[in-house]
Amino acid sequence: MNLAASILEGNRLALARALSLVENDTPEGREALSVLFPHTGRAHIIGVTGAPGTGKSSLVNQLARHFRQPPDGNQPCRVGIIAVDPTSPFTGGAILGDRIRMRDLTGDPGVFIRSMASRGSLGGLSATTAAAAQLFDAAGFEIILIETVGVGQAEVEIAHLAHTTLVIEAPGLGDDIQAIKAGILEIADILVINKSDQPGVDNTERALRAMLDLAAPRPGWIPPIQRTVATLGTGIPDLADTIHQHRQHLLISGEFLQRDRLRLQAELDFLLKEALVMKWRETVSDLLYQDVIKAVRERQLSPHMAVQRLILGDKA
Ligand SMILES: Nc1nc2c(ncn2[C@@H]2O[C@H](COP(=O)(O)OP(=O)(O)O)[C@@H](O)[C@H]2O)c(=O)[nH]1
Ligand SMILES: [Mg+2]
Repeated sequence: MNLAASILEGNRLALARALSLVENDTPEGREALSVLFPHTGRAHIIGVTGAPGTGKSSLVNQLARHFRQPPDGNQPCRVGIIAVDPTSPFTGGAILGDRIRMRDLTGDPGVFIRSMASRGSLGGLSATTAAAAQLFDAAGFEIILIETVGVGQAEVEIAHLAHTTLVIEAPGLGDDIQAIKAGILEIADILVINKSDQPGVDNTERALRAMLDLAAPRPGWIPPIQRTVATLGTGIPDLADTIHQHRQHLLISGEFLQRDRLRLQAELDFLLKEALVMKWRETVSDLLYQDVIKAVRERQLSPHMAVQRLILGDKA
C-alpha cells in the first residue's frame, strides 16, 4: 500500500517514514504531503515556547497525559508532539530522568513524539515543522503540541503555525523582565508561569502584567496568566481548560478560519519565493551573478540596484 494511504489508516511506521522524508525534503515526502493535504485542517495546533529550562518539555508531557486521560469523562484525544529544540531534544534531560511518565507516553499508541533537528534556513525549519504538523493532522491526531525555544525568528514563525500559543516563563531566570521578549509576548495567547513552586513567582507575575498592559490590545481575548508546577502536574487541568476556551474563542470569533488562511498564505508565499528563486537561478549566468556580487561588495552597486540588474539584465 502507498505511504499516504497507510498514514490515513493510522500506521505509525508509515507516519515515522513520512516525517523523515519530509524533514529531508524529498520528492516522495512532497508527494505524500500533497495526497494528504485534503485530510488536514482538523487538528488543534498548540505552540509551547519559552526560554530553555522554563519547563516546556515537562509541561508538554503533562498536557499530553491530560489530553489522553481527561478527568471529566470526555473522549481522550490523540496527541502528536513535535519538539523543535536543538539544544535539548524531547528525549533528553528532564524527560529521560522522568522514566515512568515517559514510558506512559511512549507506550501509548495515541501519542506520537518527534524531535526536529534544526537544519537549513529559518524558513526551512518552520516549513519542515509545518509539514510535520500536516502529517500528524492527516494521521488523525486531534491535538498537536509543538515545543520551541523562544529565542529567535524561527520560533516566532513556528508560533504563527499554532492556533494557540503558550509562552512559558519561570521565576528566577535572572532579571524577570529581561527573560521576556516583547516579540514573544505579542504571540502569546496564554502566559504560563511554570515552576510556581519556586521563589519569585509574584515578581514574575507582576512583570508579566505590566508588560501585558503595555501590549496592543487584542479584541475578544486578553491572554490569561496561569501558574503551573509541571513536575507535580499542578495547574495542568486549569491550563487545559484555558486552551479549550481559547479554541472556542477562535471558533466563535472566526479567528480560527482567519489564522488558517494566513498560515496557508504564508506557507504558499514561502514555497513560491523558494521556487521562483530556484527557477530564476537556472536562467542567470554564474559569471553575471558573481560580477554583481563583487560590484555590491565594492560599493559600486546598491543591493536594490543589484536586484534590478540581475532581474532585468543589461536593460537596468
Ligand atoms: N521546581 C520545578 N522544577 C521544574 C518544573 N518544571 C520543570 N522543572 C524542572 O526544570 C528542568 C527543565 O525542565 P524542561 O522541561 O526540560 O525545560 P525546557 O528546557 O523548557 O524543555 C528539569 O529539571 C525539570 O524537572 C516545576 O514546575 N518546578
Ligand atoms: Mg525541552
